[in-house]
Amino acid sequence: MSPGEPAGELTKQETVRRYLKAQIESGMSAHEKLPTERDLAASFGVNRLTIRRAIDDLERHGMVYRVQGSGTFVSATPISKTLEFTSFSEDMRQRDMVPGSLSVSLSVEPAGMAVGYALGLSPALPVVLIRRVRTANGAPMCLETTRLPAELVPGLEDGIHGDSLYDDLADRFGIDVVRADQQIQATVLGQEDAAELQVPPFSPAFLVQRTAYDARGRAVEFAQSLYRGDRYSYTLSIARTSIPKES
Ligand code: 16G
Repeated sequence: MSPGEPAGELTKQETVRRYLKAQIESGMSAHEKLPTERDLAASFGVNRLTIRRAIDDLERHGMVYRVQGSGTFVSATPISKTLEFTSFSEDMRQRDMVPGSLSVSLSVEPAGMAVGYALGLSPALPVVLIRRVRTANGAPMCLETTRLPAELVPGLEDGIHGDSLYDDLADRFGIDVVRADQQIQATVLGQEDAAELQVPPFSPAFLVQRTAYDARGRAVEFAQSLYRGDRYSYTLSIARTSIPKES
């Protein structure tokens, strides 16, 4: 769902996109042909432009490819599946660093409008708020502010068992976080955040916002992570989805 859109009311394009994505992930084979835009438009009772835009989005994410005059086909290796979804702890271990947390604060507060929207919760419902300075080899790397629906994680406000939130969610609450929508933005650190990350004010940082979902499709976490720009980098493995035409 895109920001500004009311939760629970999907646009037609988003409905089609989710339907096709689910079809692809739940059993279509590589190179299998998708129904035609005309047939999809008829089944969903929408115009072809809506279908085309939904497919454009899947193409951008590497899930399908188009062959002019033939149709749209499922990609051999959907990129969205090969992009790795990791927790901070896993991410650091992959970089041969030891993950940890320097300071932690936990509380319970009403979700409010923005977080309620992201988690599909009424703004008045409580969320558990966790703020952690995450470390790599003992040095601050990231400032993490995470909110989870309180009703899904009773007792979490008393503390995370161990260093990894995701391990604790799985072990204590049976919540397996499997997927996330994520946005990465460049920013600079305000004074307080900079002090916690032990860098001068206005140092550059990455702000990563994540809405994470469990296997049942429930939004279970809304997190904002501020990574020190001097210590962190993003690496993506990407594949070309359409070959440029010869001129
Ligand atoms: C990552 C996630 C964060 C999650 C944390 C859990 C991003 C941008 N954020 O930092 O949402 O809460 O991992 O890590 O990737 P943990 O299991 O080590 O506590």
